[in-house]
Amino acid sequence: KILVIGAGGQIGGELTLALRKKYGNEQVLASDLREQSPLIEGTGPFTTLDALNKEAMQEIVKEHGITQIYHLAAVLSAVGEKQPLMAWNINMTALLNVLEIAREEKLKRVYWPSSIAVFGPSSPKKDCPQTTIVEPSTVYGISKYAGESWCNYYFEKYGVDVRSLRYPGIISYKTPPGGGTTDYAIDIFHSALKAGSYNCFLKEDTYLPMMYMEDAIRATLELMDAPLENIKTHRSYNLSAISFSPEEIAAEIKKHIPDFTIQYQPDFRQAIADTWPASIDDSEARQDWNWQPEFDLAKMTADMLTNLKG
Ligand code: VAH
Repeated sequence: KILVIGAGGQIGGELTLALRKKYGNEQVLASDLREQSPLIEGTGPFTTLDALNKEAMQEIVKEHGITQIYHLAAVLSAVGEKQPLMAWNINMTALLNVLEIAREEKLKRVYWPSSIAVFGPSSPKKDCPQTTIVEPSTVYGISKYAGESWCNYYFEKYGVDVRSLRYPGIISYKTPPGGGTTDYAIDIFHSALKAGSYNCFLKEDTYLPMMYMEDAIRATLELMDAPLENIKTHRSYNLSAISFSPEEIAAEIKKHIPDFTIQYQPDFRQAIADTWPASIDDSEARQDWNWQPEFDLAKMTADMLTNLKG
């Protein structure tokens, strides 16, 4: 039985739906700090859970016979830069609670996302490799990089089968974005349909690694299904699909909404985006567990607009 922590979030909600589709609704217990989100309401069991409360988490694991945890609760990059120590505390305490419980309750498997935000200005900008100079310069990146080492520690020392992906920016239409820097690429669609224009908080040539939610969810399930011997790292796998800039996605949207216009007013999030690579090399994921993305910019844009038009 699976516990999803952070089921109210952008990825947690869609992962809950995908896991329920795969294993059956009753096999997936969704949880979040806040009340159940409309996206998952009525699709299966839910409980509120503060991921900082280890006793409460352990109680839920024992009461429900949980054997796997997907831990998707975190404070993202933009919010993290506004409240550094709160973000560090939440991101690390929640992960360590999950790892300790996985050890004590001998859980079968744990999933925890890292991010391309672990890379800083000293990492290669183009086709950034999985193993390279990694000097995170955002609180979010610092917490994700530290978390990767903790995951490896619990695997090496206690045999906890924890697996992780460095997600790029993820684009989706089912839930509102939550405090990220890459979320301009979600906002742009809502604004294009509502106002026919968008005021972008990043510069037009800011290339960032991105991925459509369908690809991110499938990558997560494929990683978790892979035989343990195929998993060559219990830190985290680089994961990639597309890289684009605001002006490129704007041009793609214009193919569907010819009168769409975009203005650029970079804010504090530009400084965050400037520290990240423009593109990612995910050859280890392709070699070890046959990762292969399906959505390119054109296909993603068409799918987003079709679904947001309703
Ligand atoms: C953020 N969407 O912007 C997240 C992600 C790589 C970016 O980690 O913080």
